[in-house]
Amino acid sequence: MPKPHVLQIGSYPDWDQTPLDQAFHMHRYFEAADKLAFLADVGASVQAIATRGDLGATAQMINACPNLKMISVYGVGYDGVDMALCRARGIQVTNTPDVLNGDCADLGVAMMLCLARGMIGAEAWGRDGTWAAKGSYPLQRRVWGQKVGILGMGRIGQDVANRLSGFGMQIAYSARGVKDVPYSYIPDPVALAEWSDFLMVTVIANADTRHVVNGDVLRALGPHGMLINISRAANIDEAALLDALEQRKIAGAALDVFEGEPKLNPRFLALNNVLLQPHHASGTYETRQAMGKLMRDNLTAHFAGAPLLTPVE
Ligand code: 8YV
Repeated sequence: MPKPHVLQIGSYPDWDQTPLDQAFHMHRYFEAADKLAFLADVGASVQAIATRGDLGATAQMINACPNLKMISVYGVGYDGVDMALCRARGIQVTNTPDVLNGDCADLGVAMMLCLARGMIGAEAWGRDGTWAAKGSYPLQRRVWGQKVGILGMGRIGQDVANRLSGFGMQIAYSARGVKDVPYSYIPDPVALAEWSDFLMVTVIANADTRHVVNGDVLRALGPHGMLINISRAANIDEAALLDALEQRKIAGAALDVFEGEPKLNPRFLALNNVLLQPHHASGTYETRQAMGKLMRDNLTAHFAGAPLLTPVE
């Protein structure tokens, strides 16, 4: 039987690439020097797209593939996929939810601890001889027992809250509605920020949540407040955040996602009150293997005419 044709937007680890190549005819968009010519060449043959959460699938890619029926995303976030176009064309979209919750929560908590306790600076203090020359490291901020506001009490937000309960933190959250969780519901993000010592953003990115963390939220978080973002850059007004960090209107930010990533706004690099991470919240062997399997299983189910495992809506 001929192999189904799949447009592959970005690279995958070998443990995914090998089985993908065995089962499908993979057209590697990311390796093409001339992307437009490549799409014009292979577009008509493409039946499905395999992409990543950080890459998505644009209208240009989708429009180049008139026979496209399905998009399989390696990642929980599908904000990079042109969903309006997929709905209009009846293209089904799958993602990889749940398998990455624990890792994303782990990294969010680690980022919060690392920022609050100044661990990057502390590492340098020990290594470069400052400890011996100047003595003890400057005092830092306590985490346990403090107030954490979680913006978005979805699957990842709940895993973060479970972990932080163990730290004796007071926990409140904003979401579209009250959830069945034992934490205080503060629907307005400004009010949540005002209440919080730490504001952890785990909310899904869509048109409704764009720049949900704006200047007002940052002002409410205040000069002792710290922001942690493990969701999407679009959830934060990055220009307002940079102003707030530069002017010390908030105490600090720990960020795993950035506008225009993997390039960072150079203003971030000049700051000493930020912890910058290269979008790797799901980046463990265990989770990436589970994500890859789910992404491949969705493709397999589609071509077998079986129900998709994790359709997005
Ligand atoms: C990316 C992510 O998929 O799950 C998401 O939404 O953003 C990540 O897990 C990751 O960068 C894979 O390349």
